[in-house]
Amino acid sequence: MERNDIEALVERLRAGDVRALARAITLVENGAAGEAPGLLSLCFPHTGKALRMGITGAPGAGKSTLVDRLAGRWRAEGRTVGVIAVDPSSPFTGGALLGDRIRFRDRQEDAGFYARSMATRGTLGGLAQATADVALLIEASGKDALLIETVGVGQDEIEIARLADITLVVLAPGMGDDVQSLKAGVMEIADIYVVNKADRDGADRVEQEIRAMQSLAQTHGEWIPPVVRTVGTTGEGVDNLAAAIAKMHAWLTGQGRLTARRALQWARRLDAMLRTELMRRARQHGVAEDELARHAAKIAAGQEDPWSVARELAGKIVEKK
Ligand SMILES: Nc1nc2c(ncn2[C@@H]2O[C@H](COP(=O)(O)OP(=O)(O)OP(=O)(O)O)[C@@H](O)[C@H]2O)c(=O)[nH]1
Ligand SMILES: [Mg+2]
Repeated sequence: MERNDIEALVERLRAGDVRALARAITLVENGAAGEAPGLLSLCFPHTGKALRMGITGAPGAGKSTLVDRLAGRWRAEGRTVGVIAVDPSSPFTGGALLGDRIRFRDRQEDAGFYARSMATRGTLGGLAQATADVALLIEASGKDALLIETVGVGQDEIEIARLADITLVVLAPGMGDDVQSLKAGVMEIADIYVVNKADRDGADRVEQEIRAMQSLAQTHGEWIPPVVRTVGTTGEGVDNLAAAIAKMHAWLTGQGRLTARRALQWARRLDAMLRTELMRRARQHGVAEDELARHAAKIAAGQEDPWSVARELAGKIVEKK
C-alpha cells in the first residue's frame, strides 16, 4: 500500500467508516510489516482519551454478559463503545465467537458501537501486541470506552490485561476451585473483582476466598480492589459495578496515576516492539528463520559458541546506510 492509501484509510476510519476500520484491523492482525507501523502511527495521535477496560476470568463466568451490560449502559449515557473479544482457545469456529455475535446483534446498526473478535495466536509480536494494536485502531475510530474480554490467566491474558487502565476479574460460584484456580497472576492484574452469578449458591464463599487472598497480598498500593456482586442475566448489581469503575477511574485520573500506569505499560510494550522490529530487520538482512535452528544445533554439538553467534547475527541487523 502506498503512503497516500494508508492516509486515506485512516481518514475514513476516523470519519466512522466501519469498513475502513475492519480493513485496518485486518492489516494489523496479519502483521503486515509494511503497512502496520505507518497505519498505527497515524492513528496514535487520535488516541489516549478513551477508558480501556480489561475483563478477564474463568471460562463461562459471565464475562461477555457483563461486557454487554456495561456496553448497553454506557451507550445509553451517550458514550461510544468498542468491544474486543479475545478467544485464543478456539481460533476458527469458537463458540464464544458465535455467542458474542448473537449477543451483540442488537447493536449491529448502532454507529456508536463496534465489536470484534480476535482469534489469532502466533501473530508477529504476539497476541497481546496484536490486541493492543487493534484496540488502538478502534479507539482512533472515535470510541470513548473499550472493553477487552479475555479468558483465563495464561501469560497472554495477563499481558492483555496489562494493556488496560482498569481490569475486572470475573468469578462465579460453582466453578470448581474458583479463586485458587486463577492463581497468582490474577492478584497482580485485578482492579475490581466481580462475583457474577450472585443468584446462585456459593457467592458468599467466592467473596470470602477473594478477601482471604487479598489479605495476603499488597500489590496495589493505595487502591484496594473492591468486590462487586452481579447477576449478569438480570443486570442486578451492574449499577454498583459501573459505580466502582467510575470510582477507580476518578482515582486513576487524580494525581497523574493514569499517566503513570500507562507509562509503565508503554515501557513494556516498547520493549516488545523493539524486539519485533529487530527480528524483522534480522530477517530482512538475511537471518533466515531456520538459521537460528541451524546454529542451535551446532551449539548443542559443541561446534559453535553461542556468544559469538549472537554477536554475529546482531551484526547483520545494523541498518546499511
Ligand atoms: N445464573 C446466572 N447465569 C448467568 C449469569 N451471567 C451469565 N450467565 C450465563 O452464563 C453463561 C455464560 O455466560 P457468558 O457471558 O458467555 O460467559 P463468559 O465468561 O463470557 O464465557 P466465555 O467467554 O466462554 O469464557 C450464559 O449462559 C449466561 O447466560 C448470572 O449472573 N447468573
Ligand atoms: Mg465470553
